Amino acid sequence: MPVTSGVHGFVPFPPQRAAQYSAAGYWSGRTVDSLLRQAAGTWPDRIAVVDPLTSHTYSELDELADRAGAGFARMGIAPGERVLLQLPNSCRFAIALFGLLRAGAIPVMCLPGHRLAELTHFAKVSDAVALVTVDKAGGFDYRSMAKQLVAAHPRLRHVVVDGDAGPFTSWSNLPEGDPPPVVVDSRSPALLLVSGGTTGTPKLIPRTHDDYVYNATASAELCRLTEDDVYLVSLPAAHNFPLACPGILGAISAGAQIVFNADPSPEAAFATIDRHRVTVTALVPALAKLWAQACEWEPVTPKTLRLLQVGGSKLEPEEARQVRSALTPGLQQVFGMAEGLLNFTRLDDAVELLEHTQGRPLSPADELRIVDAAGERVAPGEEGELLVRGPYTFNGYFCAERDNERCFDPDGFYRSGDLVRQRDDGYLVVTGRVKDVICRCGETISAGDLEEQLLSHPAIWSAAAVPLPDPYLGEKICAAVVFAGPPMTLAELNGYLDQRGVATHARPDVLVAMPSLPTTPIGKIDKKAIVRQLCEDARA
Ligand code: OOB
Repeated sequence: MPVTSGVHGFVPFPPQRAAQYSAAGYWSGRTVDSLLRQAAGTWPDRIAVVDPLTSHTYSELDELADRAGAGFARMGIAPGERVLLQLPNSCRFAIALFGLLRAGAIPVMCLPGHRLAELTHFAKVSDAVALVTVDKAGGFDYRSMAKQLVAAHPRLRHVVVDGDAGPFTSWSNLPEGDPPPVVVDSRSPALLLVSGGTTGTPKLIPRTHDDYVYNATASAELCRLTEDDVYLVSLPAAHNFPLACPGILGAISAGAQIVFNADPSPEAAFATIDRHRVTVTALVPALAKLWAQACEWEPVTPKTLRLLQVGGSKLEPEEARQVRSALTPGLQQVFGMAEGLLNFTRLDDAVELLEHTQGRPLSPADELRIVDAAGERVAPGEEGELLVRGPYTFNGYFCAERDNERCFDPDGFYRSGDLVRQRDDGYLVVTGRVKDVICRCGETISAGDLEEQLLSHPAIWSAAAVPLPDPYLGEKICAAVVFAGPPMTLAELNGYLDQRGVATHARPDVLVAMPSLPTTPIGKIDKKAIVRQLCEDARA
């Protein structure tokens, strides 16, 4: 495996493509932390970050990042070393992120919802030497998890805690001093993102300074962010979407104000939007739907949003319509992945595009291939797996040689596992996941297709089609459903699907009504957890 810039386990861009991206101006040679330095120079006195407890101007944030960077370096964190970063949405998150970057460390962007199993895996794979975390948040004590993590991974030399540190180093006791001089190659990894897949343990995705700066600044330009915008961080800040699409980094590149909100409930979020006159935010479909519905009962509803980005999983056309009418006509669908490629609907797009597509690629240099199971290109407009390479799509998971052989084609295209159709106008419609199928009695049923049918029923609020083991059928089709009102019976549901022309063998064998569907730390429906829960219930 090719290794450059001294970071073992990192697969760099092939030199020829790297040279092209630099020559064409996609890569600017800037580092991620230079975005903050530049903003502090241009807008020193403008408010950069706000949370319920505090706020900082751009020059203050820049100085706090320098101080944190000096502290991390003096603690003994060396350039190129990996550090797990797990903080709730707060100004501290931004300070810690930029502090680590200024020390030349490579933050591993953990979400607050990750627990011991995931953190241990991230620590091992990244060979992390430190953890930056919080004392308690959302009713969870992160210090006791840190204790178990240190026991499982003794290479973790330092634990820095924001708040009451217990046995660990308190953030307020970070050593003081001048920031160290650190020279960073812009083609080296800036940070490691966590993959968002709902199958298997998450993998680590190195994003280089060049590619991530482009990711954030090109997204900011597409969304026309300016210093008059106020960006609300509603999703966990360490996720690629609120971090850099355009998110926090894009907002910084434009001198916009960033408001951190740790509570995405409509009540709390609507009050924050009102108070800070928030203009832009990003949500997953489940939250967007909840916010739209909450407009019916919340006394304060969003009035200032000019752009509401929704992505992370499929937003159905009817849901898009509801979101636009309740929250803002400025809906933007975003189909992205931590691995790189981003697709956006554009600000001036026709309503049909906003409601029925997941956008088109961000960059003219994004190269897409849509292929069938044999790896051959499908005919235009046909469904196939999306493969991609480009100026901000990664070239290999961190320290995962075996996965990488499987996940890339011989030309260096990443196999996304997403099924899409590309329309004549270049816009993508996401239709499902390659492996998200139910194999029932020799037939392969697409879970995505069935879910689309289920969600078309007004009594169904959310739905997942999952396989359950069956001695006769191999797998049977289970519809896990949250009803909007009184539940339907399986017979009623199947009568409805029959009317819509769904084949007998593709209709649910089992219907399970649930109060809510389990989700991943970012809020996507977690099918593995549904199957686990149903199998446990069956055994009990
Ligand atoms: C975003 O990133 P990840 O890494 O958490 O998840 C990526 C996967 C995609 O491969 C796709 O399967 C799914 O999430 N996805 C969508 C979608 N956006 C993401 N599926 C259907 N419709 C969409 N709009 O989820 C992410 C990263 C950056 C921006 C937005 C989302």
